[in-house]
Amino acid sequence: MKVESFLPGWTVLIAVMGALLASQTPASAETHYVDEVWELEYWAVQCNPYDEIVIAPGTYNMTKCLYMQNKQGVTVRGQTGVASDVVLWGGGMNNASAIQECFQFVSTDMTLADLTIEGYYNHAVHFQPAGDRCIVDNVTTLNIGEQHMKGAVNNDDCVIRNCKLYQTEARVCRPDHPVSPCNYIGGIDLHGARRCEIYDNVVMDIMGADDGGDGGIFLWNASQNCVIERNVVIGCCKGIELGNPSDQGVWQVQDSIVRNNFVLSRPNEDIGIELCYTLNCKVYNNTVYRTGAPGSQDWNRTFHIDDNRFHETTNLDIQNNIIRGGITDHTYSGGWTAAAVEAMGNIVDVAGTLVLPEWFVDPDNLNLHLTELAIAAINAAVTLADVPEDIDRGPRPAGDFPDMGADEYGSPAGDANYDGKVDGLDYNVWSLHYQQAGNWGDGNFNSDALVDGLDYNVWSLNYGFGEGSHVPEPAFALLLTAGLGPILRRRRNG
Ligand SMILES: [Ca+2]
Ligand SMILES: [Ca+2]
Ligand SMILES: [Ca+2]
Ligand SMILES: [Ca+2]
Repeated sequence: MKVESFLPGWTVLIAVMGALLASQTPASAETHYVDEVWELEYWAVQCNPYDEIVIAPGTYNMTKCLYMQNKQGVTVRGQTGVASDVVLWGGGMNNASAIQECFQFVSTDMTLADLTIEGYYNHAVHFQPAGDRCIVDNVTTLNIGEQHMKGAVNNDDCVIRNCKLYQTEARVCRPDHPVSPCNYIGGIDLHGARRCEIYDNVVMDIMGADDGGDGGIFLWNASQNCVIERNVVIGCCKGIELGNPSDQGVWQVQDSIVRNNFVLSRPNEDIGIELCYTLNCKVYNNTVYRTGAPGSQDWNRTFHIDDNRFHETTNLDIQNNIIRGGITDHTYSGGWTAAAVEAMGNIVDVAGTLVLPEWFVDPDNLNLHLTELAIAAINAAVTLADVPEDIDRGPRPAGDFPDMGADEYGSPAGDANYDGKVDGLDYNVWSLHYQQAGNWGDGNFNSDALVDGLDYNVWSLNYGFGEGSHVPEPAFALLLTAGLGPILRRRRNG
């Protein structure tokens, strides 16, 4: 009897809950096509949950922040899918009367895609505490005065992918800013991020007025279970930061992984990878390359590990990385010498005589894929279950064993131009060098003496790899298509 009387009650409850859930996903979601500033600003406020705002190509001189509250499930995107076709202009990164922020996510399940946000005084994208499960995909942020993408606190399950964050304009000091007037700037900066994924992004040249700043990718203040992978971070004050050296009284990052990233730092650029107050974190198969000579400024800060006796670095696992530069150990108990990190299964080139430019395809142009000359790195790593792919999403291992660093040499097979796809462009490379001597980048895929039919076979067997919309574009391919290398050099020279 008890069971009989009990069941109908639950049946009613389930029916009511089902109706409630259904009401949250209206069939009447609308698409708003906008091609004027006022329309975009109007619909950002007036649209209903699950609506879509589609922005026509053009440059939009924005007049206000898009504060998107009660907008669960809303998508805002550029119409063409090409980020540079839609530019939202805020008035200038150094212009105190410019708009402070472009988008504030104050709702769950929002998507922002396929546009450029340029010249805002503080942030391009700001995840407020309600901004869980949001996606930022194929968004370019250019010349943003503080953090390009900022998480307020405890943003859960967010995804930032295929984005380009960079700076071509020099940051000017803000004397009235209470903290760090010259260097309060960074790329992706999330406090208390949980289960967030940051992948296939390019973060470049984000630097304060006084050669300082926060990480290109920075998780801190009780972040947990996050993944940072396949990003290219170059020319930032700090490359990838787990935790802030300033004690927050918590584990700053726990149960998170940093894998298959390229990080390049020049002598005036402080840190490649920083690990502060971490618990159960993994740093696998990254290429962290310091240019310049040993002893140059910041050489020994290529890696920085820090903690205190209340939150001592615990279960930090560093393996299969290529590190050109030294390690600074500020931990309470010590033990993170370069020799110790090398013994954990990494290449740590403190002398600067092993990891040389010729190990990489074109480090000056930000291409840290391995060449056939990286003998000490190729097939020198151990197999890790957490790293089944490389930065190109090529399978690991290729050959008998995995390689050190973010790139697996020769993977994906047939990808002569390192864009993570095996297609007609690679065929063109192969055919241009047919019957000539050459290396991988010339279409010699089987490491013998000649570019010939055997290499064609390798290419044709893997033809189509990396195609399809479900496969994100590797960060390095973004770099190729965006032509960002020349921009970087202009600012450095200018
Ligand atoms: Ca290998
Ligand atoms: Ca590869
Ligand atoms: Ca290719
Ligand atoms: Ca060959």
